[in-house]
Amino acid sequence: MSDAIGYELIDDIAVLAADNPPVNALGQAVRQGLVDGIARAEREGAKAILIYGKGRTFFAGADIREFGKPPLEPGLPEVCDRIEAATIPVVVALHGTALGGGLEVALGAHYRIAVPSARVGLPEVHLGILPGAGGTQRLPRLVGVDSALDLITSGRHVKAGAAKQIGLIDRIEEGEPREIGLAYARELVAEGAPRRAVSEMPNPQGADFDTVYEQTLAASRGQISPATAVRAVQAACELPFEQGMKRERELFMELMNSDQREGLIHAFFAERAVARLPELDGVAPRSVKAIGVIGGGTMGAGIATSALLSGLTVTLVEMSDDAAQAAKGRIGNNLAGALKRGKINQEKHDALLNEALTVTTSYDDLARADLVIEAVFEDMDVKKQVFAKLDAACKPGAVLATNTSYLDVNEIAASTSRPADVIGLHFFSPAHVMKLLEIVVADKTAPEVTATGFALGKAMGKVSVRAGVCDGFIGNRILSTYRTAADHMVLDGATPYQIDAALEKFGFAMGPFAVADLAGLDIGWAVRKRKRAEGLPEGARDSTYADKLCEDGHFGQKTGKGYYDYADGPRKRKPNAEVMPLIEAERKEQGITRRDFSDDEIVRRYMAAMVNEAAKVVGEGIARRPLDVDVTLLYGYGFPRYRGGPMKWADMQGLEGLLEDIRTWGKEDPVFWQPAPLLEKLVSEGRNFEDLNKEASA
Ligand code: 3H9
Repeated sequence: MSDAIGYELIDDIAVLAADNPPVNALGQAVRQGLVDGIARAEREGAKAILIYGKGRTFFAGADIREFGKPPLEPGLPEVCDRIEAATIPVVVALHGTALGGGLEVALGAHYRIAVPSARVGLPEVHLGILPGAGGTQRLPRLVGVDSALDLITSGRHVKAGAAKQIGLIDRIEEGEPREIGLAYARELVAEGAPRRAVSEMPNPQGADFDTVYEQTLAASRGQISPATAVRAVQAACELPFEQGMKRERELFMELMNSDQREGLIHAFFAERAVARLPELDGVAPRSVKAIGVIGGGTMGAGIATSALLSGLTVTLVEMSDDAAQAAKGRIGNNLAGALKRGKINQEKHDALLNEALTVTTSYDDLARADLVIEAVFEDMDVKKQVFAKLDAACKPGAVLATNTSYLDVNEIAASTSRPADVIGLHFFSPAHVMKLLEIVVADKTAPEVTATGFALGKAMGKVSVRAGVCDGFIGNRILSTYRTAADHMVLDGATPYQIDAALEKFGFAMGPFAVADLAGLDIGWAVRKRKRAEGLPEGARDSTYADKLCEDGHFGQKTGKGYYDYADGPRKRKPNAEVMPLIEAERKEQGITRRDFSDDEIVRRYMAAMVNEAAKVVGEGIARRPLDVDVTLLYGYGFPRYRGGPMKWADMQGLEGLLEDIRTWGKEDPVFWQPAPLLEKLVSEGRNFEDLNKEASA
């Protein structure tokens, strides 16, 4: 027997206890242990078998780290079949998260009991695959096609109660999984309950699978796993169980060998690796229970909302009573949204708004705050004035954070008497929705202050990425470069609409021009003015047609017009007729003869600009590892998750070809297309970004 599965015989019931921390993933030793345990129980004349997980959860799925490597026997489908084929009833007792292969093991068993807090699901589609151990064949037989399609194509987790309602779980009981499982097994033995093999249940009634397939494909924005899973469920309706299993395997292997699977699994591990930084090993964060927020505009109110929802008390400082009340109104609206979506109940809503939140005009009210986040106007002098007041008002040891998106955090820190306590916490708008948090570590930031930033991010349910100080940090610096590549293509002959369409087809949630309209064109205008004032590099290309849009009062969605016209609502954009004449006039003025761009070239140039700047960001240490860039773009910039992030995409494309393109384009525009030294180095050494990720985690 393997150590990963314990074996005991209690009152004629064989108890198989999984012990493979942290999440009881179904690695080879666990699979072998299950098969051996079943055989032993039969040999020793047990009357029933109980399977449960020690620690925090039942099996959370197949061991994802084994994917892409040579398969190790026994495979999970065989294990589930073996469980089902046991000659005596098999009971599973679920707690924690019975996911993917974990739920498939449960479906192989004959009876399922769970604690009320257990959650179950088949999240495989989020990893670019489909349930491959019989889930697509057994689940529809057990719960019907509609519920099975819902769970399998959405990958969502459901609570035990909902699972029982659809017939996925037989019973729910409070208690320890081992105890409730044993009691249930004893009861079944006493009743002489039979084995109940799900595979022997009749084929479920079908659906209009072609329509469901098309709808699922359209809803997945280029991701193929959910629609492919529909075909596997179809097989459960149309084929005998064994043949359905063969079909499931074929489709599973197709997805397993896809780039999308590689991208999605990279994303899964990258988002967990971002918080693992050697410099924070063993560094304890400071305790944060009460926070202050300076400024109650959209950003400040979003940050306050997010903090309230994660259980912190918030003191929000505004400049006047009116502004303070307006901020409270914004937070109230955000909390009302959370109430409507069922995230909180009315009582909680009222307590958060009226007890956990204080709005004020006095910095003195921040005396007890453990951490304060400034979210005022992006102007260095204004920020410095705020930090001078914080320096005077806050207790020793309070963390002083700025939410600036590009200003120099070192300069802000230096303006206080306590630079070690100063850090950048760059939230993305709307801050109570967006998951990304850039933690900007300045030269003098103390390690425990950085650790506190990460702890706060975790408490707020954010994905936090460490960034160094530079203009725009990781995300906005890279954005500014790929956006410039798009602007150059517009000058040379592409339209903003063609560019947006090509990139949305690539998988971005929105193209760069639609994003600019959403964010507000005044933001880019201010940045362009600032950069021109600082002096553009010698020979750099510039364009002013977007400035003219702003001069005419078109700031994007908020004014109803930008690159697009939103007269029919924000979701029904159509090109703004004023834009192309402005672009054509500018081309004429600059003496540019327009040329055509294919969608492929648009994507290639845009992505090359992104990857090249990202390689500079990593090379300069602004991002510690390529995976930090990937996570930043995935969570803050709508990068398609199934492509893994720009660095993963670049690795899969091949760095050599990308560098070659950059060098070719550099002949026409040497200022913009300067190859990143890190990219050149990696190509010359025959290595890639993933090698750097591995080195960093070794
Ligand atoms: C599948 O089952 C395929 C089958 O249909 C067919 C096969 C033939 N494997 O997330 P956390 C690690 S596909 C390996 O921080 P939480 C994770 O990397 C699978 N490792 O904790 C982390 O490691 P580290 C279907 C795994 O409490 C540590 O465990 N299942 C796996 O926030 C803690 O994880 C899924 O897709 C795994 N399966 O969340 C479930 N899972 O500490 C994927 C986790 O070194 N997992 N690790 O960074 C999850 O959704 C969450 O981990 C879970 C816990 C909800 C379970």
